Amino acid sequence: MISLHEKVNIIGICEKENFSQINIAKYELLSNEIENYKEWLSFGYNADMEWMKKNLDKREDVGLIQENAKSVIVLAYNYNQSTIHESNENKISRYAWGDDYHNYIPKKLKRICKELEIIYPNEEFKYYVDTGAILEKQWGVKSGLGWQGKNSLLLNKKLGSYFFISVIITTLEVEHDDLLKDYCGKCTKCIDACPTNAIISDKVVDSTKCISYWTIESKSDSFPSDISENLEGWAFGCDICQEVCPWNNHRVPIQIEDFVNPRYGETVLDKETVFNYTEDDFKERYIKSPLKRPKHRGIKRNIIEIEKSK
Ligand code: B12
Ligand code: SF4
Ligand code: SF4
Repeated sequence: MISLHEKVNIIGICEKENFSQINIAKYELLSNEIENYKEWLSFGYNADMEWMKKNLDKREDVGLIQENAKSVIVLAYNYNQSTIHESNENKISRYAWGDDYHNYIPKKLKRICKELEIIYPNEEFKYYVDTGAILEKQWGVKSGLGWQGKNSLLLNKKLGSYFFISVIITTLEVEHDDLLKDYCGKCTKCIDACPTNAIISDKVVDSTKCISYWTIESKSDSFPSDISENLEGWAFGCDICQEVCPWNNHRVPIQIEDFVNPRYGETVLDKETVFNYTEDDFKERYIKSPLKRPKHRGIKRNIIEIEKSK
């Protein structure tokens, strides 16, 4: 086990890359969590995200990803900004205003791991940010970085929920942090506000009802009517269950790094412009943005679905 001084040093290395909070979990099997996960899959709540059925063994045991794992370092990268949506038409969810975090955060994690490998040449470090079969929110809970809110997202008293989760699985034995209490209390604001009733119960989101799934992940040509009638102007992702959360409505720190700022100052999409783009125009403008995921076709579909409900 490394000393407390060394643990503080590791946290300092992560903070240099602008992670807002870093907590440590002890390596263990996620036995209860994987049972819940399997139950979630059995209800079909993964919609057509078939990849979620794969690598269940790794999701339960990160020791199959990093042999001899001893600790999981969990890092929060805050993407909160002071900007608000400029209108209610064709809104982009907050995490997608800037450049795609998949292009930036892995580079930060790589630099951190390189530095740690120099200090601890006999230890190994593997990093992930939405890039592997890892139950990231559950590691966030295990490390005491946050608690899982009723909207199913990881919440932190200081940061709210507008942060990305990253994990570093390591053979290094670091003193772990304590679990955090659940601060949702009797609040049910997220469940009450979800326009498609996708939050089935405490911490359980049914993707087949979630606007975020339909507008980002779904490949289908159109949406079921109970979705399109309740899109509430969301053209890419959905932040309703976060916008109403009291933990996002106090003085949450603002991210200072530029890549999270709205690209072209855009927090909503202009319908005419999107429809006038050629495929090449769309690619050129959104190649570095999360909006490339559903492609031009998917973004046009989302806007058409919003129009249907008017
Ligand atoms: C698949 C996925 C989605 C899916 C499914 C959402 C979901 N809630 O799982 C969709 C496309 C809908 C989605 C949407 C969003 N996502 Co997403 N997503 C993921 C991903 C890749 C996997 C999550 C996962 O494993 N879900 C499976 C379910 C089963 O897990 P769970 O929600 O934690 O559920 C537990 C409980 O339900 C529990 N349970 C407890 N009791 C019971 C009882 C019963 C009966 C059942 C069935 C289950 C159950 O079992 C589960 C496992 O323990 C993660 C990245 C990662 N690798 O972890 C990002 C991630 C969760 N997403 C993220 C974000 C930002 C979003 C959006 C906010 C984006 C947006 N603005 O549109 C929305 C939020 C929607 C919401 N309220 O969840 C962030 C969240 C950061 C945070 N602070 O928590 C993550 C962590 C990515 C990252 N690295 O930062 N996402
Ligand atoms: S992201 Fe939107 S649709 Fe999905 S659970 Fe939250 S409020 Fe409901
Ligand atoms: S809105 Fe309320 S219940 Fe939902 S996650 Fe936030 S504090 Fe928890």
